[in-house]
Amino acid sequence: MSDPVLVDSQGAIATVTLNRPDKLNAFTDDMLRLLARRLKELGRDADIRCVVVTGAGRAFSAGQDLDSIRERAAGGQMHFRRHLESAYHPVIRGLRGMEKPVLAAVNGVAAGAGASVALAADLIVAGESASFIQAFSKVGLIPDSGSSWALARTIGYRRAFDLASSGRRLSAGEAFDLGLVNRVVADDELAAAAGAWARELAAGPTKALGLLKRLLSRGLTATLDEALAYEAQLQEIAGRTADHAEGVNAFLEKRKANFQGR
Ligand code: T3D
Repeated sequence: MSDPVLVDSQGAIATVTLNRPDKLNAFTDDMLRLLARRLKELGRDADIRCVVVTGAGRAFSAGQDLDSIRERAAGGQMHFRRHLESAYHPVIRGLRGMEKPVLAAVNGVAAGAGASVALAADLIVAGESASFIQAFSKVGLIPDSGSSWALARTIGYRRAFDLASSGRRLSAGEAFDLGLVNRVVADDELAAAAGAWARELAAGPTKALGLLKRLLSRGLTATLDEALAYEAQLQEIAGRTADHAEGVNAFLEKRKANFQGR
């Protein structure tokens, strides 16, 4: 039996594939544990400068495995809070806390916590037949694993409430129109489009991109004064990178910058 999470590293790019295609990559505890571990390893690997997350088969992920939920209930183990904290939060923190760009290549349906994982990425490219479902309300739950946070911030309270309360399926095109998705491409071009975008990102000043991620995330809740202070603090770090010097030299020498992510 193959691992429920696969990692394929090619140069500076790692592709993480959610791999339970017969169950639409629904998350079991083993799968979440492995995913969190792999994300931690990739976050620490200085040679990896961009991470792509995608799904095997026809789905990105159908969210929490509902067979496991039923087993938990049957065994009297319905500890949602503990389960979210121990199984999902390390995954979401792994994606959000990783100081390098994360690109979700959404190849099919992303439902429930599957949508949460996609929304935790910095950028999303979706195949045209992909879709997003806040499936939580269909099973009497509320958005979790960061979906409430990402949705309301990205599309606003009222649209977020509509999607989360109805659990209706959002097409890739609608998700693009709402600003949830950056790009939509033909299904058979998704892997190539994600690969090309990842190469572009990985060839960028990835140390600065990691700081950008921290900055924008903090900026979502900061006052202007706090944001100005944080920009200045992080610019002090970015300004001391070899990539900054290289960028300035490349501009003045009228050549393409050769960034190293340092
Ligand atoms: O503490 C906690 O854990 C709380 C955390 C909760 C987080 C959540 O994610 S809650 C939301 C959980 N997810 C869902 O409710 C979605 C359930 N799935 C669906 O609604 C549909 O499968 C889809 C709309 C995603 C896709 O529909 P369709 O018609 O394309 O596929 P299908 O036929 O329904 O599914 C194909 C197979 O995958 C099928 O298995 P089978 O019959 O061929 O053996 C189906 O049972 C399985 N599958 C799909 N989703 C799940 C699943 N199996 C277990 N859990 C799933 N979530």
